[in-house]
Amino acid sequence: MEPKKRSICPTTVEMLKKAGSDGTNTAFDRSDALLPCPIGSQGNCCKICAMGPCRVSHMNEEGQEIENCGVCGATPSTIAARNFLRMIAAGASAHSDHGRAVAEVFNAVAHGKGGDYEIKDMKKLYQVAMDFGIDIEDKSTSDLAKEIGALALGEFGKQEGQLNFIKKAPLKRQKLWEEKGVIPRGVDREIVEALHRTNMGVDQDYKNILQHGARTSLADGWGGSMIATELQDILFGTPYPLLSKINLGVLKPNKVNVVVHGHEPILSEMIVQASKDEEINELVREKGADGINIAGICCTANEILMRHGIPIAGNFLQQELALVTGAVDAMVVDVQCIMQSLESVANCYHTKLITTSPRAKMTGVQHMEFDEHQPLESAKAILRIAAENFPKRKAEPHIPQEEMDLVAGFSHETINYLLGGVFRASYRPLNDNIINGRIRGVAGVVGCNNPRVVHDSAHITLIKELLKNDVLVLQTGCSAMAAAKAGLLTPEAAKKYAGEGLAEVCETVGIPPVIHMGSCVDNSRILMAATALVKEGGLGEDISDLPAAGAAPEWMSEKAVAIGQYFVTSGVYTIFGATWPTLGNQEVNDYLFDNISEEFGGKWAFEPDPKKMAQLILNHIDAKRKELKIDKARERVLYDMDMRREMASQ
Ligand code: SF4
Ligand code: MSK
Repeated sequence: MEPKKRSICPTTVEMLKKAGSDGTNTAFDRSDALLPCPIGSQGNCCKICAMGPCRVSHMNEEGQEIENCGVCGATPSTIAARNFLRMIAAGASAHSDHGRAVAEVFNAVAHGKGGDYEIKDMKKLYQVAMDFGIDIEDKSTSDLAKEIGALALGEFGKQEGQLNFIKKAPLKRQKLWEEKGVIPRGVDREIVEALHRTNMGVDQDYKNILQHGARTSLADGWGGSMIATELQDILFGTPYPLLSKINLGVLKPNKVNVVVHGHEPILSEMIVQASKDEEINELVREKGADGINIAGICCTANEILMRHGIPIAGNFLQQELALVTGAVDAMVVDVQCIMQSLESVANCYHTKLITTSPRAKMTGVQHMEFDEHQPLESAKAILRIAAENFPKRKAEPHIPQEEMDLVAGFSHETINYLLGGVFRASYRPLNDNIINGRIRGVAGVVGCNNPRVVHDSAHITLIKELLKNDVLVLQTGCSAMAAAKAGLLTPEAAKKYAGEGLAEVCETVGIPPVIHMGSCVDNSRILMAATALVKEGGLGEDISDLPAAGAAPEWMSEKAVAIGQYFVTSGVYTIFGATWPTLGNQEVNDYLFDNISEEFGGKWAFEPDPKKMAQLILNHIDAKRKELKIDKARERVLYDMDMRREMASQ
C-alpha cells in the first residue's frame, strides 16, 4: 500500500517512503503481507491443550459456516470467553508487574536503599497513606513510606479481603461489586485464578468465566495500575501542566539523540537526570555533538513528558520510523510494546538498541541490566554508549521537519486545582458546566495504534467529532500522542475544534479541550476523575450515571482489553474499533455488548467507523443526560467579561 494511504501523520508517511527506498521492512509492510487468521481473530480457536488446536467455527470449502465443539466438548461460547479472559489476565499482568516494580523501588527508598530515587511529593504520600488506612499522626515521612511500601507490595500477594484502593470508588459502586462478588482479593491471585479457570476442563460456563474477567480487570484498574500511578507520583512528582513538543521533528541532527521506549519510568527518570550530568555532556561535546537530546516513544515517553516536558518522538507505529531517520544514536527499551523488528531496523542504520529489563531481552541486542540500586550510574553508562555512537552515523540523518506544540501533565489532582484553585480545589465548575450543558459530556479516548487501521486516523476523526459536539476528551497512551500531533492538545484547539459551549469553558479556564492524563497505567487517573465527578454531586451516585463513555479506536494490545473491561466493570460504556476478539460468537457478544450492563451498568461495543463510534458515544451521553434530567435544550449564551469572570471564580 502507498505510504500516504497508511497514515495521516506526515512524518510517518515521509519515513515510510524513506524506509521503502532504504529497503527497510516495517510493521506496515508486514501487516500487508500477513493477513489475520479469520478463525483466531474471531475468538473461535482454542489451543490450550494438545488435543487441539480446535477451530470451532469456520467456513467449509463450500462456504458454509460450520460450528462444532472442541475435542473435549468445549462450546464456542466457552472458548471465546476463555480467550477473552486470558487477554484480560495478560493485560492486567503487564500493568500490575509494572506496579510491582514501582512498589519495590518505593519500598527500597523507604528503607534508605533507593539509590538516587527519593520521595518528591509529600502531599501525595499523605494522601496514599490515608487511602491505605494508615494512621498518619506523629509519624515520620520515612515511617509512613515504610508502611505504604509494605502495604503496596502486599496488595499483589494478598489472599483474602479486598484491595485497598477499591475504597476510593463511589460507595454505590463498591456495594454493587460486593453484591456481584467481583471485588479483587489480591492482584496476583486474580490473575493466577484466571489462568487456572481457563485451563482445559475447568470453568466451562461462559458467564462465570467472564465474571472472573470483571474481577481480574478490577485488580488491574483499581489495583496494579493505580498502585503504579500513585507511587510513581510520590517518587517522581505528580504531574502539572507543562509545554512540550511532539513528532519526529523533535530529533535533532547535531545532537546525540537518545530515544527511550517502553513503559516504566524507573529507567527513563534516571536517563533524564543523567542527561544533565556534566561528565556526560563533556563526552558528548568531545564526540562532536552539540548536546544530548532525549525523546520518547510509547508510554515511557508519556511518563517523562508528564513530569519533565521531555518531547515525544512518536507513538507505537513510529518506533521503527524513528530509527529510519538515521538520527537515533541509541534506543533504550524497558518493557511492553517493543517490536522485535527493532533489532533488524537498528542494524540497517547505526542505532545502538539496548534492552534494560531482565524481563525483556531481545536476541542479538545489547543488554545492559538496569541496576535499581545504582540507577544514575546505569543511566550514565547507557548515555556513554549513545555518545560513543554519534560519530558512527552511516549517512546524514533525514529528520522530518514536523513537530507540534502540546500541553500535557493533567493529573486528577491538577484538574482539581485548575478548576477550583489551590485553596478550593474542586470539580464543582466542571460538574456545573456539564449540568448546564456547556459541556455535553466526557469521553476517555485511549489506546494504541494498529497497522490494520490508517495510522492515527480513527483517533483524530473520533476526537474531532466529539469536540465539535461539546464533549471534553480525556486521554492517555498512544491516542493522546495522535491528538497531540494533530494539534489538539493546545489551548487554541478549543476555539478551532470545540463546540461553542466547550470552547467557552476551555478558554475561560485556559485548558485544551483534549486533556492528556498520561500513560496506559494512568487510565487509573481517568477512574479517579470519574469518581471525583460523582463525589462532587449533581451527576448521579455512581460512575454509570455520568454522561461519559470510553473508546479505544485503534487498539492492539491485550492491555487495552484489560483497561476496557475495568472501565466496563466500573460502569462505563466502552467502544473498541479496529477489531473485536469475540466477534465470531453471538452468545458472548450478546453478553458483553448488552446483558453485562444489567450487572455493572457499563457495557462494551464494537464499531470500527470512528464517525459512527462518535455517534454511539453522543447517543449514550444524551441518554444519561436524560436520566439525570439535565437534557433541557442547552443554552447558547454569548459571554461578556463579567460572565467569564464569574465562571472562572465558580
Ligand atoms: Fe480443543 Fe478442548 Fe483442548 Fe481447547 S481444551 S484445544 S477445545 S480439546
Ligand atoms: S504504549 S499499550 S501501544 S497505548 Fe502504552 Fe501505546 Fe497501546 Fe502500547
